[in-house]
Order: sequence, then C-alpha cells, then structure tokens
Amino acid sequence: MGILNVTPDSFSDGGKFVGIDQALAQAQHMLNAGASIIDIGGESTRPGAASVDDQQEIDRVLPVLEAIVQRFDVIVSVDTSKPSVMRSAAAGGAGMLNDVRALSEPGALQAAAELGLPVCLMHMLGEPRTMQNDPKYVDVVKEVTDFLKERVQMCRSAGIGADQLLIDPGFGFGKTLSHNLELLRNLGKLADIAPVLTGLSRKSMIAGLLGDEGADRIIASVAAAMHCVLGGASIIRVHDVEQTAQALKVLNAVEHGV
Ligand code: PT1
Repeated sequence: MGILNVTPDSFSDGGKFVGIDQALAQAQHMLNAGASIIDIGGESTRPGAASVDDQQEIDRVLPVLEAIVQRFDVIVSVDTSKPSVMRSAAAGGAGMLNDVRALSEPGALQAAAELGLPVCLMHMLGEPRTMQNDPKYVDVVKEVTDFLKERVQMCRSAGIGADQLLIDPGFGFGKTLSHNLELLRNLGKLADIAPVLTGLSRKSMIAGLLGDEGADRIIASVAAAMHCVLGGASIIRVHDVEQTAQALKVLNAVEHGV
C-alpha cells in the first residue's frame, strides 16, 4: 500500500502532492514500483495534528481519488474516520476504507456496513493532537489486541463480513518506542484475529531507533516493514514503494524461489 497524502501539513511529505498533477505522478510512480493499493488521506493524523472539517477533507480527497480511479487500475483506499467522507469516497470509486479510529465516530460503523467496502480498523490511544503526551498501558499487547477484537466483533454485528476486515495496531498512535517494539514483537497474535496491516514508514519511532531525528528514515523503514511481513502482516503501508518492493523480492525469493 503506497501512501498518498493530500494534506497541506502531512508529516514527511506535507504539501508535496496537493495538486492533482503531482498526486497523479506520485500514484503512477508507486504503481510502477509495485504498489497494489493507494491510500489517500486528507486528514493528517501525525502526532500534534489538528482536526479538519468534513467538507475540507472531501475537497482534498475526492478530486485526487476520482483522477486516480479514472486513470489507473488500482484499489484506492481512503484514510478517513468521517462517515460523510466514507460515503463520498465510495461514490467516487474507493475500494477500501482505512480508519485510524476503527469506525468509532458517530455513524461511521453504519456507513461502512452500508457501503460494503473492506475496512482497516486501527488502534489509537487518544487523539492525534495529544496522543504522544505520556501514553500508558498496563499490557500494551493485550490492550491493543482486546480493542481490535472488540471492534471486529462490533463490525461483524453490524453486518460487515469477516473477509472485509483488516486490523492494525497503530504504530506511533499513542505509543512510546517501547510500546511500539512490544507490538512489533507480537504481531503474530494479531494475525490470529484478522489480516494485519502495518504502517511504520518514516515515523518518529524509526528516528528514535536510529538515535537521530535528522537521519534519512528510508532504509530503517524498509527493515521494519520486512519484520512486519515476516511477522505475518498482509499489507504494509509505505511511502517508499520502490525500495520496499526491492526488499520484498528478496523475502519472496527465499520463501518461494525466483
Ligand atoms: C497507520 C497509519 C494510517 N499511519 C493505518 N493508517 C498514519 N492503517 C496514517 C510519527 O510518530 O500506521 N496505519 N494512517 C500516519 N500517522 C502517523 C503517526 C504519522 C505517527 C507519523 C507518526 O512520526
């Protein structure tokens, strides 16, 4: 899954792909490099980010979504928590919903169930603006696992098929570096619940591991993504599709031959 941010303030490529032409060029590049899903997000959810209103998010996402769907044969995922954005996205040709709030906003569960699209349910502690202010867990793996199980149950009760659900521990969303590492070590426990999607690409935990805020985060992000795949992840959400796809070729050759 290649990341296409259409926010003016996104954390690592903020503002770069706001224009349609630039968004299309980036999508083309990611597809050539081997992405099978493009994830478009109009709300920045990086630590400290402020919220946006429904219309603003629709105005950012829809034109890019429609342009990509028209031009490329690819699944487009829309990264949103808002039912109105979900409905517009589905009408605009989105093939998947990616919700960092796991359909907890009023009306989101019902919207997703009605739309019938696959949904990724992510765990977050708190809200983006404040989630990194001293997050605390007694047992992070158990709490994240229990939360995701409960959200999957909620979706099943609302009529969403088991084969339409993905789960994501939400790396960097209300988690310290050691919380993130503990979750990474235990990804297999999540894979027993539903197919797992992970996103660590260029996040501050990568810089934390490198011990250098200014370091280039690409190689370390690829290493983290490979750990996720070996740990059972089905979809990896990344900025650097080309580099990630190269590393994946090595893993795939070891597993299945060339
Ligand atoms: C993710 C994800 C996402 N991450 C899913 N959707 C972001 N399913 C947006 C940092 O610490 O992991 N899974 N949508 C981006 N969010 C962040 C969070 C960006 C933390 C940066 C950081 O730097």
